[in-house]
Amino acid sequence: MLTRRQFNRHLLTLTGAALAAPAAGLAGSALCPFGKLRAPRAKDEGWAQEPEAGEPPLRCFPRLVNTERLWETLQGLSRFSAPGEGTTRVGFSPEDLAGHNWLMERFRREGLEVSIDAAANLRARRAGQRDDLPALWFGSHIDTVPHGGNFDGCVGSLGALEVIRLMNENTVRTQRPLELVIFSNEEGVHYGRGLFGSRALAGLLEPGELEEVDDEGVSLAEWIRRYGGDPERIPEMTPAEGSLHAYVELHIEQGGRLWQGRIPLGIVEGIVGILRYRVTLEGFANHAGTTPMDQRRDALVAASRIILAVREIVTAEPGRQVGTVGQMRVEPGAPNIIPERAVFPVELRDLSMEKLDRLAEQIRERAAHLAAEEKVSFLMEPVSRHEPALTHPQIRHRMQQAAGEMRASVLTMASGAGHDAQAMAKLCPVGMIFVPSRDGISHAPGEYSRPEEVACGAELLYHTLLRLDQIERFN
Ligand code: HGY
Ligand code: MN
Ligand code: MN
Repeated sequence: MLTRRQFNRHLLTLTGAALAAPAAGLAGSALCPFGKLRAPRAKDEGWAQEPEAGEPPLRCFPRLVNTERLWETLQGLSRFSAPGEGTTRVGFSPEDLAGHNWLMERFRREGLEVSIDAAANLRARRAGQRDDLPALWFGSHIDTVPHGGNFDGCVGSLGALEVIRLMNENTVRTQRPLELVIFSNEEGVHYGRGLFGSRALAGLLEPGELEEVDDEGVSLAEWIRRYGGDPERIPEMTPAEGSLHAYVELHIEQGGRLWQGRIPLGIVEGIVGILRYRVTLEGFANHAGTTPMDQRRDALVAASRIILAVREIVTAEPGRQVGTVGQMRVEPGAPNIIPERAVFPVELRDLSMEKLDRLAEQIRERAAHLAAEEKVSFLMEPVSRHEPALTHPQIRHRMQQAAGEMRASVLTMASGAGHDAQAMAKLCPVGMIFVPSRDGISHAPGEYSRPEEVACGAELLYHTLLRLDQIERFN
């Protein structure tokens, strides 16, 4: 076992090497250093107990998982990123495809039977003692948002690989087959809808979704083929009823409750529902200098008033619902032209779909009124609807038991982020494990989780899977 100083020195050389050698197959992509590398610790015996200055103390230390190896693998994946701050490995992009191929190779080295399914999900199977039994699924995603972090999805994907390595090292053979899955385009930054690979598996794609084209005119179906998928076979890919035993996902919290609470592990009770709409406002382009203010039909002014109305409506009632406008396309888009068109998403999230539908209706009404006042046309189209999902109590119970044996405190909590597990909940019982996100930051370059806590998450995943393997049937 490396001491922390040796490990950090090793890590820094690795980073150095990574920065020196262009990432395989990514001409022109800058190598993205792995978040804020931790300076070698003061003490040198193993994983020192004292936290970094200003960080909460570590409350969980992995006993089985090889923390250095897991951290180095995370480090390796972080190199597959487009240039710029943070990690940019958008789903269905050259960087993401290279990351998939890099990970596929590591799955093969662990003796897994690797394949790409019809929806370009990366699948890796490990035989059980009884392959006639429904498989135990686990995994996550490796695609990121632009300039995000290398932990969202990556912790669960590489934590799953670490579980396989642990089983191989200890010649553990589960009774059930294991199915490790890396879902494609979970973030949905490309093509605008999230949870693509898991929704395809669960038979939840929208009509015409595969034919949609991106700004370069490339269809979603074409990108799927580039990964080795087969869009024509997606309709037949949904597994038969009862053929999946359960699905478990390790993930970063992406919020601050564990970090602020100084709790190393979270057990997810439920995942929020997500509604996404596209709003299109059409006014009239005209000269910015010669058009009097009272004769304008300015789409961007209307959009600005609607964005404020979204915040006002969403915060008008008690609860944890949230509403976001995260993008804006303005046309023609020049300082001296009055904006003719504004196109933007409205995204609403809550555990209650009834509340989301009600808020969406209020937003639609108010937005139509504001658009009329600004004399612009108004269209609000539904884009995606992800139902909220509850995790299975028996899975949560096994997680609690395992965390107790790890002597790690846990918090049972809701997830404000969406996850592939909510699509998988259509197919089988699901469970999720969270590890802390430093300062609650995610979907930003500052996204970071500490090595020990990432490793503890992987360790809880390991123990949970071994317990679920023994459950005959979920009630
Ligand atoms: O958007 C989400 O909630 C997730 O990170 N894809
Ligand atoms: Mn995620
Ligand atoms: Mn995300």
